[in-house]
Amino acid sequence: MPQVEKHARPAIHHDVIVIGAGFSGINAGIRLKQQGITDFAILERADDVGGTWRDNTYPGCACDVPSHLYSYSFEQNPDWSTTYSGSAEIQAYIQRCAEKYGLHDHLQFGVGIAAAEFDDARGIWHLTAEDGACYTARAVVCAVGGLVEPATPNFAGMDDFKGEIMHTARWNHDISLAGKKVAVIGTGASAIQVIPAIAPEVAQLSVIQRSAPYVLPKLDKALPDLMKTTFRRLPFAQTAFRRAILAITEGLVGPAVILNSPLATGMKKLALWNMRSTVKDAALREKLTPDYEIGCKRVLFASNYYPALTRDNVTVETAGIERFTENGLRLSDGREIEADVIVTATGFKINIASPPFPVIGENGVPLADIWDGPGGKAYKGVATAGVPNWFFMLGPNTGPGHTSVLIYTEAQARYITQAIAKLLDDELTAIAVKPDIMQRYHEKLQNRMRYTSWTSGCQSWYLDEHGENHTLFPGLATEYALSMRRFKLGEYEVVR
Ligand code: N01
Repeated sequence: MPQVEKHARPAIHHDVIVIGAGFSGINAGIRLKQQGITDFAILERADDVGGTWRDNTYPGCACDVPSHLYSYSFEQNPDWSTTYSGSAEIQAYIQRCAEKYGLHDHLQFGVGIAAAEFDDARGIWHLTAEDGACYTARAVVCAVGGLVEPATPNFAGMDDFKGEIMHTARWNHDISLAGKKVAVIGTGASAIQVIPAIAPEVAQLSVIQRSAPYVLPKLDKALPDLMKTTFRRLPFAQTAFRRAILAITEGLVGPAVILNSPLATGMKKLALWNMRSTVKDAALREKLTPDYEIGCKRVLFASNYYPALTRDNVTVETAGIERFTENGLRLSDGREIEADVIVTATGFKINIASPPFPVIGENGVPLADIWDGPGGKAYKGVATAGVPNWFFMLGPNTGPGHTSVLIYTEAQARYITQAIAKLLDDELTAIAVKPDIMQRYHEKLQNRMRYTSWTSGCQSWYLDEHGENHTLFPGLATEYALSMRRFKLGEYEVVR
């Protein structure tokens, strides 16, 4: 491995460095190999691949997108055990893919990147790891994930609480919940999975709800052996099945994010029917009725959530949290909720649009200044003007609200490897998207946001503090993937 001098310590050089070994980073590695680019490293700060599926192991953790779609199109798995697989099964799938595509020679674990800086003269990125190790690369693929760092609100009195506090994304399996009093704060996608999973074993479960979610039924079924055998023998049958799921999510769920569309109205009716058909107690129904438009926050899928809330040992609290106490929580209506364990299902610090470390682009200008605020801008979600040879996976405005995120990230991996191949093959020093191309793209997307329910007035992680959506793509996944088919050098400023 050649070494380049600039850092205090000699740097390890690769043509390409991929940061992160989750679904996106592994996909990028596979594509780089297929493109014939072999000198690359995938740097991962943890000790295994998998990203979100490595980190989230809370009881009930599963994907709410059907597994036949929530998997790589080029590596279909006929053996998914259920329609919506659990986190352990998805994690095993990612590990298998890394192994099968020979990525272990490229993976380096325990390397967390702390800073990145572009050297204009040489067209090289300098990356510094948390332990001071130095890396250089002609191109960087930033695949750090969007929902990684748990966000635990700083409630008053947290230090006074004598029990255990754990976030859903950092589940402590050493703590048994059997027979304990448990409070779960939050009613988002993670909470609605963990609540039904733990409700039968705990003595008392208090669900602390700030906003009621819309929850649609989840048709989760164990998949029959006949189906697995058929898919193994006839892969095209599995491809057809996958396409049918995509068509349903694109045709029925995708357009429902258009504010007040007939599909949105229909989906709202279905979600409310789902709740009312299960919950007979009028007071509880009122608590569980959302007070915002459907789709404004993520629509959730679960068939066991409402039944869990009707259990005798479960209560739904809608008063706000005033503070943590020695023995639990004090609510804003003055009541005390006793708890041995408090689960914070309070979501993540969003870095969908910004890496969790400083990135200095050309002429020494930080990415944060280029973006001029918290919201990210990137052409097609992958390339930012003034940040040459740097490509985002799952960058700004590339998250889906309705289908598998892998449709987006696969398209990105293809596009990015084309760009990197051009950079390396033509021996270019730097390529950075033209500022006007990026700006026009960004304005077009933001204009389309006005017609979505995401900006219809609720608080959600989709929006930044200015109410702008820099996380989701306001269109269909197929539209996005088609737009990513070909990298066009003419859209980029080139330094030769
Ligand atoms: O987090 P969230 P999540 N006091 O931010 C509440 C993905 N995911 O971990 O709605 C009281 O959605 C907050 O209340 P409110 C998926 O993309 C996917 O559940 O802001 N409550 C909300 O109820 C998802 O969208 C799967 O009023 C507070 C909850 O905490 C994303 O991860 C499974 C509070 C946070 O919900 C995040 O989901 C799981 C406070 N101070 C997750 N602060 C799949 O199946 C926050 N809350 C693919």
